[in-house]
Amino acid sequence: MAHSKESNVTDLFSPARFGTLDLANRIVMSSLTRNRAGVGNVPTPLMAEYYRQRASAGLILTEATPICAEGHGYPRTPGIHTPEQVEGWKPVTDAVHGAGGKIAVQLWHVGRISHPDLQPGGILPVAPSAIRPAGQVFTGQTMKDYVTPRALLLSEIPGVVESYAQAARHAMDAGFDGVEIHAGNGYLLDQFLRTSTNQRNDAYGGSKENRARLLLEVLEAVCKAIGHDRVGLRLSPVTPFNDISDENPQDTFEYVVGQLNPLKLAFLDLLQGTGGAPREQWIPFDYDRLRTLYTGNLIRNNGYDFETAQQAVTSGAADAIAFGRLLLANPDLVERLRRGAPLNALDYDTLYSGEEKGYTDYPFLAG
Ligand code: 8OZ
Repeated sequence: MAHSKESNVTDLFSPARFGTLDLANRIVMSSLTRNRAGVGNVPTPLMAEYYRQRASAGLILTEATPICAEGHGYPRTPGIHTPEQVEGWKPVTDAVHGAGGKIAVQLWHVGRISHPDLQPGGILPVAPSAIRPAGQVFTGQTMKDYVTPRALLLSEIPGVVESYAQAARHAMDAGFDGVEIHAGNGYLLDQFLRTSTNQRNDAYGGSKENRARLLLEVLEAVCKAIGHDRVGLRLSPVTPFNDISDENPQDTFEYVVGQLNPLKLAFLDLLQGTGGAPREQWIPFDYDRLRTLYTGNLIRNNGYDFETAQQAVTSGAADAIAFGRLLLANPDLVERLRRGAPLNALDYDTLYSGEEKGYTDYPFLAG
């Protein structure tokens, strides 16, 4: 189905304004972990090329980017906590801006999804509670079992909040248009939100109000640091990725989303479904209810194709749709969808790690 220019319906190709961010269209590039940062977890010139190639998307969300040394849990993920990393991001944001795009950095702390081998000085990873994730972690050399993390002390929580605010200020120094707080996929903020990973007895555990407290403090601090209209949030109410679950996700996430409205964030990026599983296998969850509760801009994410994405935007179910795999394999996805052109297939063999093969070598449409 080709796009009709005459239509005055808001569709995927319509511009949008999310806070201070002017989007040329409503096709958003989802955050995608690559594991190809340089020495010191510094962004590389290939990363500038990779994001520049995809700048025709209305908004790029970068690969997940640790806010502090303790926030790392995977090899070669680019940070935003050292001066070298901040410098390394500048050519990336320049490249995207030079190509007319917008880019927000996804701010990340992995919490317990790490290993002493990936931590500064070989310390234990931190988490809301000392609960070991099932499974194994790639430390850069081999796979190792996850370890039991250390529960954050109450007195350490303000420092975690400040790390997010500091990273957001670094993001502004690096030239980003905004930030997205990663509170999904079983990482630190999600570990506080969901019941399986949070068994604290203090003001940050127990009730949904307490479990959401850290996230809301982080959002408030980041909004104060760089302005609410540059701040987005990623949530993923039911993904079991990283061995996480919630006794009542509908209740937890309706509460969280209800608390967001006064913050007037630039956007909420809602990862629907259950990891890469097909729709039929998704844990049931009423995402439309969150749409009703949330008064801001909603990006929906996961498993959309052109038809279902168009339908979501034209019907008002979403303000934008994020694409991951499709934008990875098709740097010019916007143009391909506009023209109804065929799509490149994703090369799963070149995902994660490596150098110039994969990511930056997908063909553009001729002409
Ligand atoms: C895949 C591999 C490693 C990390 C996420 C940051 O799920 C990730 C991630 C995904 O949010």
